[in-house]
Amino acid sequence: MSNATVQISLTLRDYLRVDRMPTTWCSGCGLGIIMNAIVQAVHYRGLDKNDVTMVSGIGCTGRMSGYVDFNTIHTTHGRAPAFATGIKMANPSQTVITVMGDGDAMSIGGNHLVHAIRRNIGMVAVVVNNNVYGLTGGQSSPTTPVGGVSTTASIGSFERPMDLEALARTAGAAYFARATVNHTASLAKTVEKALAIDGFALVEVVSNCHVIYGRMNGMPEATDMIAAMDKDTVRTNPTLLRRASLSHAVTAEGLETGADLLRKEGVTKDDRQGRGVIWEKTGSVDLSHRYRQKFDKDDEDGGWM
Ligand SMILES: Cc1ncc(C[n+]2csc(CCOP(=O)(O)OP(=O)(O)O)c2C)c(N)n1
Ligand code: SF4
Ligand SMILES: [Mg+2]
Repeated sequence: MSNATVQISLTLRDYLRVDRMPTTWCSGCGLGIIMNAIVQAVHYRGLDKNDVTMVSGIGCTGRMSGYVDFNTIHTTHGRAPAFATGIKMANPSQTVITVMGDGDAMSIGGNHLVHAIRRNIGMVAVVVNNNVYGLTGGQSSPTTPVGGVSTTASIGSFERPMDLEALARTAGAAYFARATVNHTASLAKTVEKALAIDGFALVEVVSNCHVIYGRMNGMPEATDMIAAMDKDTVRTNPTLLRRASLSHAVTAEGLETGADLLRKEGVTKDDRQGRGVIWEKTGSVDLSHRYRQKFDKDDEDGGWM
């Protein structure tokens, strides 16, 4: 493809590997919007691209690390948080951005994601939730909505979808945001905010896979799915529909619900009124510093046994 057909603004061009374009992504896929938002966030946060590392897993989403001109590593399916943890430990000054699909993050990589959150390692994890395994042709993912048709659920899924926000909260993330590719300005700001967090910041982006998921569910065009993100949230992401509802848990005091519970869990700045969810736990500290201190001390003492 000639350069003449690759129309990218000068600012974006500084952060992208234009020689690798066009991307393998389908026309109209939300992944381009998400990559653009990440690049904008890095730019407006004033970061040098050489101080940023993007780690991705496998999937359509995983391809993103090939197109951004940061330090990049395209790892194995589900293991991006583990690679990212090692990178942050070895290079604490790097800003580490981990990019995963919903299947990558919550199916095969669920274990790695939970423990990276639990350890509060300083990274921004962007999870692209398109409700499906896109790259491999449309199998159900952990976020396929009830009733959503996939190649492994031809009569519609009847499994309860995972709620990444609930996982982030209970595992102890420092920051969580749920945004959509339908609201591009707030998506970029959400990622920019995540880059300022000291600790594990998780950004779920509800995206459109119209070519695979959309075609199987009566939304064959990108615009169909993007419109559906506002109108028919049940088919795209039921958790968006529940954005105004608060959590509940059984504790020693009995059943606790709502804002009090969130406060006890350390969640502040909770905002569920807008087009998504965003919250932050203040006073969070990136624990990779503490792990490093221990490793440095072990080295001084003659290494590990
Ligand atoms: C260990 C392993 N198991 C399975 C696969 C096959 N595989 C590649 S991508 C993928 C799922 C991708 O779905 P998702 O993470 O949601 O990303 P998307 O393509 O939707 O962006 C699977 C199962 C693999 N590459 N490696
Ligand atoms: S298959 Fe779906 S997720 Fe993958 S590039 Fe195409 S539209 Fe995007
Ligand atoms: Mg997916």
